[in-house]
Amino acid sequence: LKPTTVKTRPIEGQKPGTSGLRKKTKRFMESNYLENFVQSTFNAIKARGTNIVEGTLLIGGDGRYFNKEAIQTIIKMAVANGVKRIWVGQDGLMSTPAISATIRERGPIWQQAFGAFILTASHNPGGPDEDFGIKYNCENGGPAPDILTNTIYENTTKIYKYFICPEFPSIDLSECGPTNVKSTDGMKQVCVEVISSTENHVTLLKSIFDFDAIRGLLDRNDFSMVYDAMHGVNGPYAKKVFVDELGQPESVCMNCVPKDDFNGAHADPNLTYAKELVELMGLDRKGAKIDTGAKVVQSFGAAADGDGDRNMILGTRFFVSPSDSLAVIASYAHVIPFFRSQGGLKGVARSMPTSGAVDLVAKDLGFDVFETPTGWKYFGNLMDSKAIFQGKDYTPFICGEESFGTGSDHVREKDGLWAVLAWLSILAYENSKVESSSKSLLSILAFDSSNKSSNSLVTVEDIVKGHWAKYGRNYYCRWDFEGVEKAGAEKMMDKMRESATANTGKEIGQYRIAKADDFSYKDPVDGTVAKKQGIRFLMEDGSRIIFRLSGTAGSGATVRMYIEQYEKEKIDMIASEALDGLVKVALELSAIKTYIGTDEPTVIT
Ligand code: VG1
Ligand code: CO
Repeated sequence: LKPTTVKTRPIEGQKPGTSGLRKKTKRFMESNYLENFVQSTFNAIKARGTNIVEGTLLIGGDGRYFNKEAIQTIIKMAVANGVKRIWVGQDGLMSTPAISATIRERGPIWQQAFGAFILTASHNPGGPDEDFGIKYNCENGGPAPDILTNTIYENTTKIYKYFICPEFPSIDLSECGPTNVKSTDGMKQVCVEVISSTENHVTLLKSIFDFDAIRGLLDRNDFSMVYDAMHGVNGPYAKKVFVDELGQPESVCMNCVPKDDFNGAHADPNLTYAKELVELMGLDRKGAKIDTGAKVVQSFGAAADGDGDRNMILGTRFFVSPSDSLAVIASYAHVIPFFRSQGGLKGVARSMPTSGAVDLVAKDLGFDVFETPTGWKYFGNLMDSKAIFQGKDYTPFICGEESFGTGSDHVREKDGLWAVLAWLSILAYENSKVESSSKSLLSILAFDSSNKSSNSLVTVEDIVKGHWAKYGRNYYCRWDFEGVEKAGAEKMMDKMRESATANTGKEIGQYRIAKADDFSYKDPVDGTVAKKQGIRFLMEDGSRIIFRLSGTAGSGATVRMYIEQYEKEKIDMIASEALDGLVKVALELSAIKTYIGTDEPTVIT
């Protein structure tokens, strides 16, 4: 157990982005690359006062190529840095929300995890020629806040040594159970325990939702569903929930065996990449209905990303935009026991580029709404506000992003399965209402199912359209320009930033710019300020155009263009047609073609 000190040198570019450090796998496999980052993290958390000697370190990943090797290295380094208890997910697998749940739920107080390393590059492709990633989550189960990731980054720029126990045995990750290792003098003992990847998370989900009600829905003859884990880490969780707990056939789970390269695909749940599922649901990649002939289309479809924190929700020939999904779930929160038992929702939050659909629900139902920068770490402070912010409590809390992320304060990460179970709860609720043909008890619900005939299923489409009818529709799309030249993209952003004030008041197309700025956010709980979070053009009629550079791209730059337009009455248009005019304005305002050489996006979501 004797630590060895290894000499190293700073490696440039180890700054964590929106969600950890992501680079090409080969870069991560270069000597000292992983080690430098891990040691810099240990140095940062020790300086912050984390007691790593008493508590437990949790490690898990999304199963991508290099996952297991990285875990063995982190174990050896953790031991050298003084950690005495380590939990590792079986086979090295643990979804991002499951890590969060396990930090928060597992073990008696004195054993609880002080933090976790998550080996993931989320939705980025995996494999020797693709991406790898690592991030650190804190004792609340949430991603390290900016203040900590900044320290980690600073440490990486001045690191000259790291500690490792090269003799520490490699741990067999395939079987659950503890391995105890004693120092030669018998004075010190380290325990590495391989734990179930799914247990803590699934137990938590069972305490949140009414599984009997969901089973009632799934068992109906006229209801069918399919869940696509896209060869990512969520497969085993989906099987536990849908097959073991809810008694459904295995066929419900598609692509549910994790693969280290996600089968060569892009494990990102959207209309472009979840192609197989999208077709099964009777849609094309633009979300338009396709003719499936005699083939019956499923009632419900959902997909996850590589690390299981994202979700896409589909109904029969119907795509639910993530921003709408957030708004619908918030409006139905009280049908979920977790929220009902706590007296209903107290707060909602969305990232700035996410559409304002949820704001309308918050205003209607009277809960606080927050607009935060992109990335999950900003939500955590709001959820933990009671502890930090003079007793003001925003929980229970629901939050989400336009990038297919939804969640609540049951954990401190977005949670793909949670969102799916939330939707199934809503469907179960509406359909049991129809069955008993009783009128809605909760008149605040958007959808009035009392006029449906008793044997027809209330669908996902019915629910979303009911929502639009009540609140109006926030037409929304995001255009991604992936793998573009960084210098050009940065120049374009600088230009828009400089001319923001000049743009205010300008007329363009049928729009008038009420305000143009670069979004900055002052955390209401701890007062920290995040600047340069996206250029916004806020139009007088409430429409918005937003530009950001991605903070998760492994290499090169990705420009994201977000377009939103609100319509109170005209809710039945095709989204791309409704947004056509505003898209043109956005391309003109940014002069994107001059800066990056194209105005053709790689992906539209
Ligand atoms: C993207 C999304 C953001 C999300 C982040 C992490 O970040 O836009 O909403 O929180 O990915 O998601 P960016 O900086 O590339 O726009 V995950 O599922 O990749 O951890
Ligand atoms: Co993810």
